[in-house]
Order: sequence, then C-alpha cells, then structure tokens
Amino acid sequence: MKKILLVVLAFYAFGVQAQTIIYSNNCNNLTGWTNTGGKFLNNLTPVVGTFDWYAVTPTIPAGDHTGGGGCFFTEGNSNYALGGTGSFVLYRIESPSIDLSGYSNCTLSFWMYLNCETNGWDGAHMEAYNGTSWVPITNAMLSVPYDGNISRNPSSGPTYNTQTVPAWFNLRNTWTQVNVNLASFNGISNFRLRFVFLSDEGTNGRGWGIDDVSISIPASTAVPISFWAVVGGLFLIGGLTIYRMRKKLIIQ
Ligand SMILES: [Ca+2]
Ligand SMILES: [Ca+2]
Repeated sequence: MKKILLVVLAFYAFGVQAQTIIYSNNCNNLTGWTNTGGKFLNNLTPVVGTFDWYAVTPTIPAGDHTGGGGCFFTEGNSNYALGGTGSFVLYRIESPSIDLSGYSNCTLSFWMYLNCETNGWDGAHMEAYNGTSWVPITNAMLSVPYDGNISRNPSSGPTYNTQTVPAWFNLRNTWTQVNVNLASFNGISNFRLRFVFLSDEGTNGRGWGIDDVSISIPASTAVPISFWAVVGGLFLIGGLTIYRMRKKLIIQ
C-alpha cells in the first residue's frame, strides 16, 4: 500500500479591485446643481439669478469633452458678462451633496475649457464643503496648479479686490483634465463642490466650461480574496499555505 503524501496547496486567489466611482456626471444637464452667484455692486449687494452657469451643447469649443453631449458653461453659449465699473460678476455653481462616508483618499476628476481675460483680471477657482464650511481647493491638491492671484484691478475695486484668490486665468482652449486630491475630505457625509468664476469690470471672453465630473477611489494593486479551506479537519482562512495533510487524510 503506497502512501501518497498529499500536499495541499490551499486556494489562493488574487483579484484586481476595480476603481470605484462614487460620483459621475456627464454634465448634460444641471440636475442637482445650484447656481449661487450673481452680480455684486459696489455695496456687495448681489443681484442673484441673472448671471448663471448653464448646461449647453457648446458651439465654442466645438463640442463638449464627452463628445455629442453637453457641458456646464458660464453664461451658456454666450461670453460671460462684465461687472461694469466698480462691480464684478460671480459665476458660482454648487454640486449636490455627495456622501464620502467610509471613503478615503478620493480623487476628483473633471475637464475644463477656459477662455477669459488673462493676467489675473478674471479667473476661475474651486471650493469644497467640508461638512462645516466652504474651504478653498488649494494648489497642493491640484494636478494643474492655479496660475496666480486675482484680482489686481484697482479700478474694479474696492469690492472686487476683496475677492483676491488663487485662480486659473491662462487660456485653455482645448479640454484639459484636472485631478484633485480629496484626502482633506475623507469620510465627509455631505461633501459638496463648487466651481467659481469671477469677472471684473471690463474685457471678457468665452468663459469657463466644465465636463465629465467624477469622484473615485483609486484602483488598488492585486489583493488577496479571503478563502476557506478544510485541511486536517481545521478551517483555515486567508494567506498562501502549503499544508501537509495529516496521516488520517492520506489517500491510499
Ligand atoms: Ca459632457
Ligand atoms: Ca475682465
């Protein structure tokens, strides 16, 4: 009777954890998003509701980033508005609440088109809601850092000068991807995002377009899948195991 020593290679499986998309929007419509901007006069009194973002099929640039759909654009398919002497226009759109509970190190991705007065007169930047207050998205979080600070136009002051912030203002006349590290917002159950664009008293352009907004957690490297194996009457879980069967289980 030949004894066969049976070596059991316990089951071990690897699986690639796919990137998990928490939020995704092709920007074909504004459902769930809210305009909160307006024109601000010398006394900082806003005239809300007439200076908004719209979801449009863009004519300039010719087409959205997705292809065949819409995108968010300041003032739709028109150039953005001028503030006029002593005033400025704030284009601001806020996302719906996004639940990041249980998630960490999320990445926000979107594509932008930007055509505005350069050199810091007009500009675009981002803010996020951390569950308590709105805070700036800073250069340290951005794959495409801001170009500098706005505003530097004293003739648009004094009100516009109080809006000095780091912002993008260099031309991006093709769709440009921006990634944002959201590690500062780990686990926030009511995270929100907003895109902010400021226009001073004179000189405008096509404006700021936004498309394909998503939030995801990064794909991981291969990870083991938990398994069960029955060896020698014992249950084993996890790990790569080469196990010599006990004599009573030897196959003869
Ligand atoms: Ca789109
Ligand atoms: Ca301007």
